[in-house]
This record gives sequence, structure tokens and C-alpha cells, in this order.
Amino acid sequence: MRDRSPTAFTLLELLVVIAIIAVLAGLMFPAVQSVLERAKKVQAKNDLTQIVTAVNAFYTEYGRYPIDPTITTDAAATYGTSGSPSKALFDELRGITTTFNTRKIVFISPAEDSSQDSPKGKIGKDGQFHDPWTSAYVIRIDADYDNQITPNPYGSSGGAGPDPLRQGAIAWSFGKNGVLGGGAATDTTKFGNEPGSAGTFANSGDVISWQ
Ligand SMILES: [Ca+2]
Repeated sequence: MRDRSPTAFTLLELLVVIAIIAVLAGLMFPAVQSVLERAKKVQAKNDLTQIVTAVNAFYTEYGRYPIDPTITTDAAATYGTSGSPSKALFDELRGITTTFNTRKIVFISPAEDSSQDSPKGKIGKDGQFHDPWTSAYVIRIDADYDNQITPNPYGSSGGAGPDPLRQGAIAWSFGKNGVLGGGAATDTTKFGNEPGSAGTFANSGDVISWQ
């Protein structure tokens, strides 16, 4: 027998302790995931509010929106994941281009990561503003200047307010599943599933600026 101090751990005791730590870590995992997910939604809501505030501030400054004047429907003035790329819009709002922003005012200045195409919560290489799950934020603007947004992307029964919406600009994020509304992710290698059903706001993980 080796000479052992009576206070030393045996291998078995150490293994039991390691096993207990592993079980506790496993129990903690879902709770940690849900806290991280909630933090992402808070960040998305904050970004969306900043985007809408920037578009409205542009309108106040110039009496028009920073979009191609030949666009005459709100549906056509949709930018981001489910519309035209949002680069030109953000270039104007960031004071980088001066087609409409003639006084080169900086209305929004998000963090930037030009090393990635779709960074989380930043402006990417593609010039678009991406949500914390990497999809580009979607923005719809009142291009026909009737002081409402037509259509509400979730329709009138999707749990996301009336259709049309009494707003000058709206912005939204597809959330964790990368698609409008809840349900399964289109690309499970990049995204996770959400409760609820596709195209419907209720119970989904989507984040919207107007509610
Ligand atoms: Ca979604």
C-alpha cells in the first residue's frame, strides 16, 4: 500500500464529483440558451427602433424618404432579407452616399464588420444591417406618402397589429428561424426552429418595430 494522506481524494471520488458537475452543467444548458436568446431579441428590438428613428429623422430633415422616387408602393419599398438589398438605404442613412442625404448627415451608425458577409448584429461586407441571427433586418417605407404602411407583412390576422399600419416606416427581424413568422427554420445548419406557424407573428420569435 502507498502511503496516502487521509485527506486526499481517491480516483473514484474525483470521478463522482466530475459526473455531478457534468449533470448540473447539462441541467443549466437550456436555461443559459433561453437567456442568450432573450438577449438577442432585446438587441434586435433596440436596432429596429434605431432604424425606424433614423428613417423618420431623415424625413423630418429632408421632407422625403431616402429611397428611389420612382418607387410608388410601400411593398416595392421593402429592403433587407425579403426585399431589395438594404445597402443603398443604409449608405444614405449613414451619410456615406449623398444622392438623397445631400447634407451628409449621419442618422445611424451601427457597428460594422466588413470581414463577414452576414455578421451578427452589425453591418456586413454586403452593406446590409444584420440581426443577431445573421439575417438582414427588413425595412418597409411609406413610399406613396399616405402616412400608412401597406401591407403589414403579417397581414391583419397575424397578431402584429392592423393592416395597413399607421406608420411612416417599419422594420422587423425574422428571429431565430430566419423566416417570416414562426415554425421550422429553412436552413437548420444556420438557424433554429421557433414555436408558432410560418407567416404568423403570434408565438413566433420575430421582433418588430411597431409593437
Ligand atoms: Ca421567424
